[in-house]
Amino acid sequence: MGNVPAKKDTEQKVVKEFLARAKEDFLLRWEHPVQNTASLDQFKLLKTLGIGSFGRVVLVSHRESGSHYAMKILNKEKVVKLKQVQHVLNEKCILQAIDFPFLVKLHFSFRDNSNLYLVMEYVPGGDMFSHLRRSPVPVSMPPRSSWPSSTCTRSTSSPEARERRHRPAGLPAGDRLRFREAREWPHLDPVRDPEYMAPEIILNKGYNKAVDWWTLGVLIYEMAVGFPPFYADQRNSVSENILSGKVRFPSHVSSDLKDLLRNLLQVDLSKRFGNLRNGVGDIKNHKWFATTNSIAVYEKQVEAPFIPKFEGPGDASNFDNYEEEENQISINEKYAKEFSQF
Ligand code: ISQ
Repeated sequence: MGNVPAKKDTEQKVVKEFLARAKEDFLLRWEHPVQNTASLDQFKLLKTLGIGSFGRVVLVSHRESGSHYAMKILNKEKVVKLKQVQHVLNEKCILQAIDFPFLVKLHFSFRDNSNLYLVMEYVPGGDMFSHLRRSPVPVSMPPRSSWPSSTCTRSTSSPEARERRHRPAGLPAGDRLRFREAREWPHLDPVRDPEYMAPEIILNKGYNKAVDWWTLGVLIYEMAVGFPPFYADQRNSVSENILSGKVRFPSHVSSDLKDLLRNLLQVDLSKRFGNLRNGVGDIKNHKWFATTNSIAVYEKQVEAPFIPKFEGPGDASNFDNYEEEENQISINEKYAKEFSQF
């Protein structure tokens, strides 16, 4: 019995030292970003995985190694017209500096006359929401939902994640969401996913990292219940539900989970978990996570409760099909000044 607190103390010390080192590594890469680490001719473009407002994500293979990657191609002209230059520069700088098992890794970046290229780790399972929204309700009872949420909590509270928020100050709301395009909040979009908006964003108030703890609450709720907590047929009613401060739970939700979710889905910022004196500690040490060994999760020693089917390294069957398009490259360099740091 006597050595239990000692073990916990040692563990906490190890975690603290790990976080300090990870932060140092991040800052070094943040302050000395790499540039131009590959070129388009080194890759074979195989299949479009997704399309966005200024470009697409394409499954590619690296000709020399045969490895597969997800290549995000951003059209410089569209980025400029949509006033997203600073945002895209931040995205690249952050991605090249982070190194965390549950955040998608950036392997190479480069630009040509027309486009910017981010060559990222290929995640063949598809995005989590398409799996979550496809399965029958109630899909994810607490043991199932605690696994992805612990990976999300870890990536939200990692030093990299914290740095991302504190460094490029004053980013507009869309930027914060796009940062999450990596693995933590796949493809959240305020227009398509109003259910995930924190009340302070709807009210156009200033906001801080506490919005992410709200979003974690919405995500855990949806994983446990099968639909998001403020769901409504009409868009306006979603906002009203969010601002009402009321959350209803089906009877199968345990009292521990209800307690955690009520504290994350707390409209009053001065009471919201994650935003209090103990920081992420109130969440990590919550009873609902008691059976989760977050170090084992970090070390990928815990088997995921759901593993998407896939046939092999280049399989893209977990993604929708999109019309393929020729990658057109101008004969003169566009917007050289704007993207010189990319
Ligand atoms: C990685 N793998 C598959 C799809 C992706 C989409 C966007 C960014 C990274 C990705």
